[in-house]
Amino acid sequence: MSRTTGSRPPTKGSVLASIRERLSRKIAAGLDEKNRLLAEHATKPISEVTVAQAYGGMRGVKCRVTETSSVDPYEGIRFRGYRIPELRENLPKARGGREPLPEGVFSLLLTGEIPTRDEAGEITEFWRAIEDLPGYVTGALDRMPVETHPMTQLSMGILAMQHDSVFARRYREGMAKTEYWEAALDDAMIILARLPVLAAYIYRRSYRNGEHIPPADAGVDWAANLAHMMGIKSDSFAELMRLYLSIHADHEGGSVSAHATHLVGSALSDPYLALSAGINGLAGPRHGLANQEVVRWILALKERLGGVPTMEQLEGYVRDTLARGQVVPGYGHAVLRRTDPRYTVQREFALRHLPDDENFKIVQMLYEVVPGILKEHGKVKNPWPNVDAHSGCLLLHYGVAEYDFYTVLLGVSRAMGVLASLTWDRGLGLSIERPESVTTEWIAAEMAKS
Ligand code: CMX
Repeated sequence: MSRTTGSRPPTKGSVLASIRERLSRKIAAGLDEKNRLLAEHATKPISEVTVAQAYGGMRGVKCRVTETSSVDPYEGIRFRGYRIPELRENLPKARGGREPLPEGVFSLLLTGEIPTRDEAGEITEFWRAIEDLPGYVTGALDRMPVETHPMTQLSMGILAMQHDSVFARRYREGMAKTEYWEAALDDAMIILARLPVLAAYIYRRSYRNGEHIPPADAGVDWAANLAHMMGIKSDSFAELMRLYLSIHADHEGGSVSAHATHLVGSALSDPYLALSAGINGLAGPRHGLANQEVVRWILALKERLGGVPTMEQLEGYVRDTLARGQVVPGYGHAVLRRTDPRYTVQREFALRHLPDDENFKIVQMLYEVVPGILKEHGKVKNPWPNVDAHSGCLLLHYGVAEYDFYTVLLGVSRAMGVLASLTWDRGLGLSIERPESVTTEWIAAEMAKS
């Protein structure tokens, strides 16, 4: 069982002090730039909103600022300007490993600088030293039926931890606005430290009769420790976790998980409350739940067609899905217009570690079949696969067959991006988010004038 001794908020520690020091300089520079832009350009438009956008999920409306990442429709995600292949090349790795350490991804998202191996190692050490889940968190989870969806358990677990929020406590004590970001960072660090323990706790209670595995030795990195606590003993699974937790960390501020975290945080709800909201958004099938839906759909396909299908059978199955008025999970995207580079990097991993895997074969066959059918279908703007089309077959290969759990792993990763962003939101003094909504009657009246 994981250690459940309760823990103190991180107020000391050289790595935290050094991150604070670097961030305070960067945030001060960011504030200067924000103030300059507002002084010189406050009333200039950067976007317009059409009627289609008002009804259509505000797609393409540029109306908020996120520093940590940006998405190009053709090149995909950039974390602080770095594309996925560049991240893989430049970020520090575990000894003997080829995949980036997520600790390095977090440091980059937060500070904008690629950390050294030692700097990433200091974050590992810091997180691992404060990772214990308090007994009241495990106690709250233990009162929920084991079949409760793992994403609900994740969100509940984060809310249960809110008891320890440094931001909430210091706000009550009257901290100054200029100190908000430091308290948000304190909360982010403790949440991120605990998330692998929380995720593994949910996995083992839901699927392994509550037989928990204590965390690994102190030197083991964040992702490998999660692999260990899930009970999967394989160096290449630890590598997969490093890759998985790195590439899912952020996808620009407009994605539901990032936007929901930002929105709730803009009310000065503390990082626990804000992250829980983001996790709830991630739990939707149009967003993060798609990775479980892909595997559910592939397994149903295999059952119906008796194993690996022929191309013709696969084509028929995809057409049937569409004819039933359902989406093909893992395909399409609100912003991307090409194959997601996060898909491509997972394919490279599969080619290296599991080239003959049956489910990987089906994923590759789908790539041959689905885009053509979606193009024929006509209305889908992006017929290419997104990140979720690939991740499930990798997890299945290592025996993580409980696909309801997949989005929890995505949530552990996404927490890094949205919490880094939330720290910046507070540092830049961003306002409460309060756009204006209109009624259909108002739109009709306005259009009648034009
Ligand atoms: N299969 C079938 N139809 C699809 C489709 C797919 N994979 N992707 C889009 N469409 C449909 C939409 O449902 C929409 O139909 P309606 O006009 O009847 O509502 C139409 O094509 C146009 O949609 P779009 O503009 O191309 O896509 P959206 O920006 O509205 O939606 C997304 C994007 C991801 C929700 C959608 O592509 C989808 O549902 N994909 C499957 C689920 C999925 O893989 N989600 C994960 C995305 C990654 C993430 O955010 O985590």
